[in-house]
Amino acid sequence: MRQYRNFIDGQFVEGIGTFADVDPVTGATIAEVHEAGAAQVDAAVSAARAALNGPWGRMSVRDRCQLLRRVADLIDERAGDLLAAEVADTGKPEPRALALDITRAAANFRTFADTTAAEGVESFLLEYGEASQALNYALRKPLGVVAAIVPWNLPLLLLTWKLAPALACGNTVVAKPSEETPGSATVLAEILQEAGVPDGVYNVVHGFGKDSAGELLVAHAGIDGVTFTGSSPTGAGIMKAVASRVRPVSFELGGKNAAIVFADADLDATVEGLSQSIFANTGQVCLCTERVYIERSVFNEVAGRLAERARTLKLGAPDDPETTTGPLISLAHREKVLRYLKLAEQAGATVLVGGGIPDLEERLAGGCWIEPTLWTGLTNADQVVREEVFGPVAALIPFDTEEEAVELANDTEYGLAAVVWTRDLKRAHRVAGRMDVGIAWVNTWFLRELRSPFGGTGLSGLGREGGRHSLDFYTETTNVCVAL
Ligand code: NAD
Ligand code: 6OD
Repeated sequence: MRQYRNFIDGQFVEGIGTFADVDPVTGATIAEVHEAGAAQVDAAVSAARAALNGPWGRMSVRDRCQLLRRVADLIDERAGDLLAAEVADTGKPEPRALALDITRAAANFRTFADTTAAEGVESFLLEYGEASQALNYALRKPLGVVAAIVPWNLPLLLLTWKLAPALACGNTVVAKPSEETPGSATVLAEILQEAGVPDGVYNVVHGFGKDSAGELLVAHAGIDGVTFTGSSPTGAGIMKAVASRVRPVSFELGGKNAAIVFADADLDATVEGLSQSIFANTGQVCLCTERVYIERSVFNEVAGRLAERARTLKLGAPDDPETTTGPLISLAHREKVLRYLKLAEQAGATVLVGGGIPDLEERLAGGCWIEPTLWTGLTNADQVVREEVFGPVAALIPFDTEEEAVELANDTEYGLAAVVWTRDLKRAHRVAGRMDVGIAWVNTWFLRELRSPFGGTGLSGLGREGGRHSLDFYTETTNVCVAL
């Protein structure tokens, strides 16, 4: 059986016990994961501190960024190993995982190496008194030892989205991958080591959140900041854990994202785009659309065509080239999604498509499968339209005016992403700008420019990452004021 050990100070080490890593496609155990206890978390934080005070801390930005470009090249070279680990843990279709997760991991390292290497020094000339001047310049320094805690839906993409800028800025990192997806973070340790990243710069501790490695890590006095992607309640708990030590946090949390479809939209592109934004990664992307507001005059047409498109999705094994849609991550998560299917039914929803557990071939019977599901007949008052499901589901709701559409879309405690579908350019800008979210797309979804700010408002997060925004989080500044 494959073993995923903690990676501390350049060594793969055991912990306080093991837990099973389960394949969501079949339900089979595929690896044993070594859970970190207090001693391992402490060792990881100490190793990260020592590396920060050692050669890593003294390395020039240029050399550091060159090393990270080497990491990106090695990710490309070892794409097969990363893909195998990621697919075994998540059950994603292989071509999708290669095109998105693995490719983005390398892009994250290249982008943040380039962005950081090109960063200048902010300076101001102060003029004061009769004819006096002072030069102010702000030096950026690493934040320190960063705890990076990530979820299971895009494990490698989200880990490297944090790790690459953190390392580019000269920090050291203790990462805690999700207990559901320990694989790719562990393979990445081998890659960083092969690239020549010094021991202690990147450490991995495995385990759960509560009463386990996650809580131990965020409560550790040696942590200088926490970057976290995951659910809003967990984010709130982490905030409390670091509050007494006043440590900075960057949070990318949940969403209940809306799409607005105006009658003037290109409906072919809209239906295809919605099919992506609702069902991609089996609805397990924080940016996925779970609420679709459709102008009444095209409601029946869009709903009908979208349901037809959903029926073409092919659930299946990751290595089947026909597969478009994998399983949910776990049976526990499927139970949660099934509870929402029940709630929709109790609220009087009409199920246009899906609504339950699919009937699949024998070898997939132990997997975490769920049918892509669309509902009509719900309103914003229904619990299932207010809470994040994180599965391949969406409620389709009609609207009559632009004003109503904006109000409906913004009527949520979350504020991560929105999509506006229209051919009217003025309306596109007008409505996108009024979305109370961190990211508003027009006539597309999940198109990412990695230098742009990424994050959410309300329950969806705190702070922005991406390009210079990441550099702001991963650095402290010292302003030097020199009287001339
Ligand atoms: P989760 O919050 O349960 O867990 C995320 C990570 O936090 C895991 O590694 C987990 O072990 C750890 N954790 C849990 N409790 C902890 C604690 N008390 N202290 C420290 N660590 C703890 O989330 P999940 O179920 O893994 O992921 C799904 C959620 O993540 C959804 O809500 C989704 O919207 C969100 N998400 C958001 C983004 C974004 O960019 N905004 C991206 C991906 C996922
Ligand atoms: O694309 C990204 O950089 C990013 N952070 C995506 C998050 C997806 C959430 O599941």
